[in-house]
Amino acid sequence: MSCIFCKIVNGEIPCSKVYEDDKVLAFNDINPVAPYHILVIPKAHYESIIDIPEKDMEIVAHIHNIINKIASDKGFDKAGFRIINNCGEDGGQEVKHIHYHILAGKKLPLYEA
Ligand code: IU
Repeated sequence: MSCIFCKIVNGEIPCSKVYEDDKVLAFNDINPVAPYHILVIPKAHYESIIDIPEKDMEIVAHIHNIINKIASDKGFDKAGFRIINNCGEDGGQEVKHIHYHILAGKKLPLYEA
């Protein structure tokens, strides 16, 4: 098993943990681009949103619930934040284990399309 995020889930590689339950792990990005840059991932391996079968889609709602919880716990829920999910080659996805970036803690610039 060569997926680096699966290794983080399994504890083979350490991370700076923000939140964990039986289905989801959240940790600080190793290369932050904002004061808060947190990755939220399902523990189960799916390459991207395209690879999550309809029967498993509740994990996405769960991830969004956890994002809300993290935003409240960290105190950036009122100021706002950005959620990014890069999907595939054109989407700029580098790590092939679905992950949601949470960016917060400053006024974020508009992104390019
Ligand atoms: P992307 O959406 O696949 O482009 O983002 C991958 C992110 O994973 C990127 O922001 C990396 O800094 C981050 N990351 C990490 O936090 N820990 C790691 O061991 C690896 C990548 I590899």
